[in-house]
Amino acid sequence: MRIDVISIFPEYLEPLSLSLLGKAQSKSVLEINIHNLRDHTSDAHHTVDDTPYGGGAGMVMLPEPWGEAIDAVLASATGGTRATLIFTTPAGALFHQRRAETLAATEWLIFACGRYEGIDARVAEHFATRAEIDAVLELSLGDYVLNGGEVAAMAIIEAVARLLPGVIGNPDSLSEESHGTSGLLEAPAFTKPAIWRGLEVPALLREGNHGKIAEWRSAQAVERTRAVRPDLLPEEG
Ligand code: 6GU
Repeated sequence: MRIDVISIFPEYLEPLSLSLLGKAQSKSVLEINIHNLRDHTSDAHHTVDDTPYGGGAGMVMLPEPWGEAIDAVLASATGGTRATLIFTTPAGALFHQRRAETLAATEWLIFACGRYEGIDARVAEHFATRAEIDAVLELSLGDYVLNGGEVAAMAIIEAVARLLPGVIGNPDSLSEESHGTSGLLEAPAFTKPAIWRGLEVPALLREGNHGKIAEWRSAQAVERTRAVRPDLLPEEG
């Protein structure tokens, strides 16, 4: 998979070269390119924003630098690959595991990380009409506001990239984790020692009856989901 990220803070995205995503890039399972929006400005001050039409607080990102930057990324396409263009914004649709799975099945993601009060709305509208682009998405991590889309883009990239074949050492961990196929949160996990600070690991988990363990884990998953995320349970959502 190829991923391009456009931001005014390219340094923000440096952690993408660490750990499992770094390894995936050296194995060529994944290619990540980071671009500085300011390289696509044409004035001496490298201006990227201006005051909003209609008034109001804050600044809006100019369409021209975004247009140029996304054009430049699209111009580097190889072999007619089509991209999904993602704007990270608190005004977007909620990003979740099902969306991560959909995105992991695509070949190319381009992230536009907005700051301030967002990017001039015509940018998304324009690129939705471009032949090189399959889909334009506006995605949010959740109901809170971050200073910019960089952290959100990193979260989405990590959630998507770990689903690519060869990124996670043991692919079984993908189906058994929270938000996996069951749609429930994962049961609590324990390791050695069996007793730590007076707290004992449930005996059943140490007895090796795999049927009973599976039963215990699904009951725990339901209980935990009901307690902290009742909205995930089909009957209560
Ligand atoms: Cl994608 N961007 C910003 N700025 N804030 C957010 C977000 C995105 N998702 C949740 N809060």
